[in-house]
Amino acid sequence: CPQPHYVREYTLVLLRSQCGSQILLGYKKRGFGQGKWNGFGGKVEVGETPLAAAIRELHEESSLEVRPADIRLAGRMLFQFADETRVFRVHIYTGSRWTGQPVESDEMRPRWFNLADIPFDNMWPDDAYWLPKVLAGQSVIGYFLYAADKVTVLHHCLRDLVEP
Ligand code: 6OG
Repeated sequence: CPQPHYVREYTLVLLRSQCGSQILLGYKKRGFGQGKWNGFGGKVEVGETPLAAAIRELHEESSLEVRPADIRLAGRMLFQFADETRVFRVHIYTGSRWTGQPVESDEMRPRWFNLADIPFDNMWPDDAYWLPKVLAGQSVIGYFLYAADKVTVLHHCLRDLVEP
């Protein structure tokens, strides 16, 4: 029978160049998702809002600074692995205003990608489903159930985010 799930809150920030033709991704050097390109983010701490956590994690991992009004909620995703009881709830933000230059950190190696060259083959497989929608300006909610191999998407659903 179904087990209670432990929902862990995470953030993910995708910055878009001002002309809109590029996005900033980071190559994850260690920990969860090592070896993949992804947006910048991490765990929401106790007592912290997802927005504050998104800003803090972006700064820790890339040195870039954004103000709360500079990023907007673009999605909320639930990720589950068939062999685990925990569920990741990831709050996704986008923006195209920041200060500073992206700097490599212990965790992430930042790089700008043209929208036509996003390295989907070297990203979490769910990204190919939702990232094009977010880049088209849509806000989405979704659920992805992965097999234990953490590669195969067994089930997914994706809908417009109606309420922020
Ligand atoms: P740290 O371990 O770096 O936080 N994350 C995912 N991102 C995508 N695109 N797909 C997934 O499917 C993900 N699961 C987690 C959230 C982990 C970072 O990885 C993101 C955080 O930004 C399974 O603290």
